[in-house]
Amino acid sequence: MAEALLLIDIQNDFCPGGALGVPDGDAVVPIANRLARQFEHVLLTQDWHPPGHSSFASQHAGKSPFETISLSYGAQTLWPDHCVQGTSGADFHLDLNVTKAEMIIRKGFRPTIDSYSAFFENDHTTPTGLTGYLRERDISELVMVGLAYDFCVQYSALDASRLGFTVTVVQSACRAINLDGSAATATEAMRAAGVRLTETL
Ligand code: VGL
Ligand code: ZN
Repeated sequence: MAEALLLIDIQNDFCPGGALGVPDGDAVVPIANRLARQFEHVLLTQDWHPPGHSSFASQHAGKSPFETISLSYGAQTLWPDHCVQGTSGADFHLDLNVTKAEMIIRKGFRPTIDSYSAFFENDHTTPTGLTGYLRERDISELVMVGLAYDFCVQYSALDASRLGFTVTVVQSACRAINLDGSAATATEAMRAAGVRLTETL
């Protein structure tokens, strides 16, 4: 049985000045780096969209970022164009120490499905492959930090918990987008699912 640190989407576009900048998002970088030194296994996720991705408001006439629309798999929040494959916005924050990362799981690369969770895309059925990777490596405990708390961190934590992993979210190393109170909703949902929430580790 092993434990891993999962650093979620600590990318330029989610940091202040980025296309979908999360307020104070870059503040998670030094904490993530400190945690990474404490863990034997470090994994990263990277939001990785093709140009013209269906989650971009720019692809839907008359729609603006942060509006919600209905796609084949259900409700989808629309975003500014962000984390486009191969752009600097999709790169990890320059100060994030990624040398220890044993794997990088990319998500959101299918043109017509968004992906918040590190485990399943937003259709809740298309797997990213992370479950199999973790099980094969006998990793059953996950500590999660990163961006954004109320989207990718929350969905990753909920899926992991549902899949039977022991999950801890370190809140001081997360920042939220906070659409209509989504940060508070995320906290409640994670707590209800048995995710351990802690300020520091
Ligand atoms: C994310 C919105 C769109 C995230 C990714 O990483 O939380 N949020 N794409
Ligand atoms: Zn995205």
